[in-house]
Amino acid sequence: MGEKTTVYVGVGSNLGPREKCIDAAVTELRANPRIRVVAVSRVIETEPVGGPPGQGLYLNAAAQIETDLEPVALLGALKRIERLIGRREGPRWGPRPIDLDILLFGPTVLETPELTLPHPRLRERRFVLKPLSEIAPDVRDPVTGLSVRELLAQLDKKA
Ligand code: A4P
Ligand code: MG
Repeated sequence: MGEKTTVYVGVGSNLGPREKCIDAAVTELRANPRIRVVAVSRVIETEPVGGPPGQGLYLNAAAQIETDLEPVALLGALKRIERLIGRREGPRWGPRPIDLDILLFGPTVLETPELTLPHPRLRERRFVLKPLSEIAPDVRDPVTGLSVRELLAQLDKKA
């Protein structure tokens, strides 16, 4: 691998064999020669946020990876894994066997139609921050300068 970046990926599933889907996604990440999986958080069960009513509970987790892929190429690799695990087009925020989001891509701040970094809803989502705080409490959001632990504390204060 060339120049490597530490990246955090959010993993979610609320359809089908959720735990198996998450395991399969991690296995596929490991199978990519351009990706090294450094750490994976525990899996937590969470209430669905947004989307159509009546969806099932989610399982959520976060992974730390290292990669020499550019952000857009990594997004392509994640979308390929989503398709492989059986995600089909559906409503935004609707049920899905697997959702892989790029939460943080090193210190990169990017805003294009296809990719926003850090993930635009990172700061307001407990189902993202909680697993992330387990593997990366001191990593900082390059936009606010706050650590993951601080972002989570901020959210707890608001609740
Ligand atoms: N995109 C832009 N930035 C990014 C990024 N940083 N990482 C674009 C990944 N994708 C990014 O995403 C739609 C498009 O966003 C992508 O094609 C990419 O070009 P998607 O995954 O195809 O669709 P989505 O997931 O339905 O929409 P979105 O906006 O990603 O939704 P979120 O924010 O991922 O929310 N509740 C619980 N409890 N747990 C969950 O995991 N997830 C969602 C989805 C809603 N509610 C949830 C959960
Ligand atoms: Mg998504």
